[in-house]
Amino acid sequence: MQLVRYLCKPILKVNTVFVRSYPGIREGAPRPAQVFHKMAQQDIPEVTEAPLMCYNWMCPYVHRVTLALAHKQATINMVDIDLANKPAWLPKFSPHGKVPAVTYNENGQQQVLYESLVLLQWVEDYFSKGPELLPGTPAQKAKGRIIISRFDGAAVSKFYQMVRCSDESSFAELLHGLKSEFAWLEESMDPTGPFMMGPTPTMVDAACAPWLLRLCVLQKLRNVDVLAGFPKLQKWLAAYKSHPDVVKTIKPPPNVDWEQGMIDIYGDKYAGGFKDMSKAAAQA
Ligand SMILES: N[C@@H](CCC(=O)N[C@@H](CS)C(=O)NCC(=O)O)C(=O)O
Repeated sequence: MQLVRYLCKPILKVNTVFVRSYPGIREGAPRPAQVFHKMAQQDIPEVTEAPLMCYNWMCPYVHRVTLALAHKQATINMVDIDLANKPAWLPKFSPHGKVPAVTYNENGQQQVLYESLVLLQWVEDYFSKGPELLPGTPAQKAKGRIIISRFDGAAVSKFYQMVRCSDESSFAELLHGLKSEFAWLEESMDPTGPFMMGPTPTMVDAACAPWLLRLCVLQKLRNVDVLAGFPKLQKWLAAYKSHPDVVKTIKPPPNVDWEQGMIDIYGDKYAGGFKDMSKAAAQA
């Protein structure tokens, strides 16, 4: 029987779930594996002292965390979750069945952590030897957190509503609202940038970026250039997109272009394909 189990094991290791890894720097932290591991949907990942994150390449909330990890020069193992076909073991790793979620053993107890903004602070605390993710005076840090809180509350929901919206007057109203948020963001950002808090990317960039990087979805599916008239955000986007930390986080599945992949997924799932909103945009 043991022999049968042993022989069957490699057959179970089909290409449904991957554990990814980044090189780590935290002193004393267990070193994650350096290669992709493949597991079958039914193979429960082992909980160890090395943090493991439930991941999905298209999820903007996951993207926040991978960006923070990259800025922190930190590593973590990741297990790829198919959100359309969630593995039965997911609740043990993510109580609400959502990504991102991080689990690992601390003092012999399994920890289960979730909510992307909480995880950004966890990255800061866990990988405490890395570059500070929110540097500055207490007031500067607080201002960074004000940006995160306002962006998370207003801009993110307007983005989703605009992707879903097919009515021109509601779209114009939403775009007007998003533009007010962007005007406030431009005023609140560091005056010279190019990043939100100054010359290097911080937790504030990681928290806001996933939706700014996904504005291509509104451009292609709604024919609207949301950043027109926002030179500081345009400069931010150009600098951030090409930053080596950010480039590391752009990991679409094989043979998929990241931007086109996003446009296709949002188009199918939320936007109902293309609708020209350029006239509505002119009224916003
Ligand atoms: N508030 C959560 C949102 C996470 C979230 O909604 N993740 C989506 C993927 S982008 C998810 O896992 N959806 C699966 C589901 O709702 O069943 C966070 O900030 O982490």
